[in-house]
Amino acid sequence: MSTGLRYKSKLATPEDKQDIDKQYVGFATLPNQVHRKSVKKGFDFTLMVAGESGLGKSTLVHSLFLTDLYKDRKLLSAEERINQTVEILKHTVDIEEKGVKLKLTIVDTPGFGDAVNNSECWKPITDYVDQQFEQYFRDESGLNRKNIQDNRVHCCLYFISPFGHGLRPVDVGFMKALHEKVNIVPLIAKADCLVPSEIRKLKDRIREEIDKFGIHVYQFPECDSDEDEDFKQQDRELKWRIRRTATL
Ligand SMILES: Nc1nc2c(ncn2[C@@H]2O[C@H](COP(=O)(O)OP(=O)(O)OP(=O)(O)O)[C@@H](O)[C@H]2O)c(=O)[nH]1
Ligand SMILES: [Mg+2]
Repeated sequence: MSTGLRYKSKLATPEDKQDIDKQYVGFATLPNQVHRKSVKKGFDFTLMVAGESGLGKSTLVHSLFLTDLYKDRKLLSAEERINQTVEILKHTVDIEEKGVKLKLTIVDTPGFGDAVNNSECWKPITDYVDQQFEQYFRDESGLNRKNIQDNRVHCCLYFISPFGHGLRPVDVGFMKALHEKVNIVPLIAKADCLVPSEIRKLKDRIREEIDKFGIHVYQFPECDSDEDEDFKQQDRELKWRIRRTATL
């Protein structure tokens, strides 16, 4: 079996070589080999934000990753800064954490719901998602399959207005159009405008409506029963926190 081992420097001592061999040679080290290969290659992750206009999508993208995704942006005066997103904007950044590379793509979509007739106003977004699937399919069927860049949307944060009494028809329409294609994580936008009891009430109502309309939103996976107790505890805490925040 090939381990794909390449010694980086000619100056590596025989001891170094033996150490590397111990880590990567033999089938007992398969997990190491897979881990090494994945880390070296890096990961692609595409996150999309969508929802009605003015709910803070661009603001969240800007503050979430603490990375200046809009490097080319000129600093404008306060009045000029309140910009409406009018087209689908894609930003890619390479992030590295503890040696693991992540190619993060953020897709900021124009808000909808402003027009008099809002039927199918999410069409440009569904078209974009479909195009990414098509592109990936074409790349996979092509000759150069080694370096395919995965631009498919892996997750979509869907912003719900905090000022309504649950889902609006446009929310239901959007989620129904996309729920089979991407993982939708609905969240209450501008939740700082509501007190905790209002958030709880709105969340309950939205959950009920999600069930009623048969919308499939992303469900956090259950912990495997053979995981250790620490991990299970961490998982429980995480889910408990999610229940308390504006994420549904
Ligand atoms: N109270 C409150 N205001 C927010 C929050 N996030 C953003 N805003 C404000 O909401 C306004 C609209 O924010 P944007 O990020 O441009 O909204 P958007 O969803 O990208 O809007 P479109 O591009 O038109 O779809 C701005 O004035 C923000 O300062 C929030 O969490 N709480
Ligand atoms: Mg925007």
